[in-house]
Amino acid sequence: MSLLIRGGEIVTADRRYRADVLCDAGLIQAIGPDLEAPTGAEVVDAGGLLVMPGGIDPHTHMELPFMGTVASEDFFSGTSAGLAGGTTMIIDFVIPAPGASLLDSFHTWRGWAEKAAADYSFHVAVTHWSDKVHEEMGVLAREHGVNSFKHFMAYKGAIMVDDDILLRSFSRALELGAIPTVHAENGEAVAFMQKALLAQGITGPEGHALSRPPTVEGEAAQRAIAIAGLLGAPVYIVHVSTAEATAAIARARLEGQRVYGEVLAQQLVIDESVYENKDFATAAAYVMSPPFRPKHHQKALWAGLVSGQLQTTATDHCAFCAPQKAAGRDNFTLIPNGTAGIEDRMSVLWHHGVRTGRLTPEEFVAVTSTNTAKIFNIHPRKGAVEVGADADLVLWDPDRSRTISAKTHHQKIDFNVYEGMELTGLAATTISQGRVVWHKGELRTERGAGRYIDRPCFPPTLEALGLLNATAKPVGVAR
Ligand code: URQ
Ligand code: ZN
Ligand code: ZN
Repeated sequence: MSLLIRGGEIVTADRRYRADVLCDAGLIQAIGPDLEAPTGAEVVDAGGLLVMPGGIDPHTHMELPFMGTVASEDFFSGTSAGLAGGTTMIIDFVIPAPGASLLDSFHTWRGWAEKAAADYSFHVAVTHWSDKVHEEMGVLAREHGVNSFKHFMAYKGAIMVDDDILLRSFSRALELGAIPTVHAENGEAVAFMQKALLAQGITGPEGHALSRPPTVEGEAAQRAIAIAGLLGAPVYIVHVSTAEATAAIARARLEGQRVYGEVLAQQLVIDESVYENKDFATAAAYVMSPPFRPKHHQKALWAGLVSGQLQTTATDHCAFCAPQKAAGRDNFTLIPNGTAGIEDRMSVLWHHGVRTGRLTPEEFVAVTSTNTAKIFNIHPRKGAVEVGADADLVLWDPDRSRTISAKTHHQKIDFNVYEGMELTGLAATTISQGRVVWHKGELRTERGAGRYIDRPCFPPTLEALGLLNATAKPVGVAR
């Protein structure tokens, strides 16, 4: 059935203008003033609302097995909560256990995600190295639409990889036309600091932040950028949380290196004082890596976002409830790392970004949707309001307010990091594949309606071609 969105103002990453939008067969079919409603069409009144590309969250972990437990949010509930907040697509992560097949793990995650209510894709993590990993990266890139490979520089003894693997994997990604992404924290330093703090008797959640000071991120970000630069590979730094990493990205970009930075909505508005809370459950609820930072880092992150040095916003939605967090009651290193936020990201960015004048509405669209679509090569299918694009749209009410609470959110977690915050700007209606799935507070999501979205690799860059031609075997791509 066709859907006519009437009377709204379209806002894209480039411009804003008054026009109607006609959707059918999951796609945008027509855009223009005063469109006729086809017979039988559903008509949604968008008067006074902004018609924007649905948000894309490039960093989520639905039902992730991690630190001895499994994230409480599953692919259906998490994507439904995202739709309630205006996010119409997620890019989640396949994280193979060290030694496990990347391809088998990919198929496992694909099975879990079949219940999703909205479209999804996967970054695949390289958590060890072997000839088989080298080969499977090729299969994933060429046959399964994976154009991004993740590397954890933290989590020693678990999924952390060393510089040798970064060099081999970044080279392989470059060769394939895929983009390496990194969780940039020096895992050796974290392990060392954790031991020292526990030895001093510091066991509470405050120890988590103390064990991962900003330097730990700044150094790792610089190292990942240097390794990528050595190879001529692009690199995407996830959940940038510090002035140090933001500066490292800006420096590299100024020198012409293709480096991207992602910032979490949570990190833009929450600071490290949350760890001072005497209530363990509350402080532990904020334990995530990298941790929340002293306030001045937020100023640097906003400056990075406003100046274009940081290109995307995400949530790293990785939900653990209080009973799960309690595993670290007597030892902060055992608290499952992760916070949630997929439902509130866009309202946080509108309230603290657009309403404060930091971002224009167009820039809001860029950092919540379009930039991610471009970086991961799914634009203009996603992140666009144009004929032929997927009909993933949010009808945004720029003036309506809501108070955030775990009591009313749709996320499957017993805590909300924004609890009590009043935010202005919300999704009045969300449209996924041309269907109204969220309207005036009512979720109409369908389990399994989400599709896996292929993300084609990029054409080989000159560096890659150069590397390939320079020697019989590309430099650094050791078997
Ligand atoms: O490190 C990540 O991104 C995953 C494991 C989620 N947890 C977290 O604390 N960020
Ligand atoms: Zn991470
Ligand atoms: Zn993550």
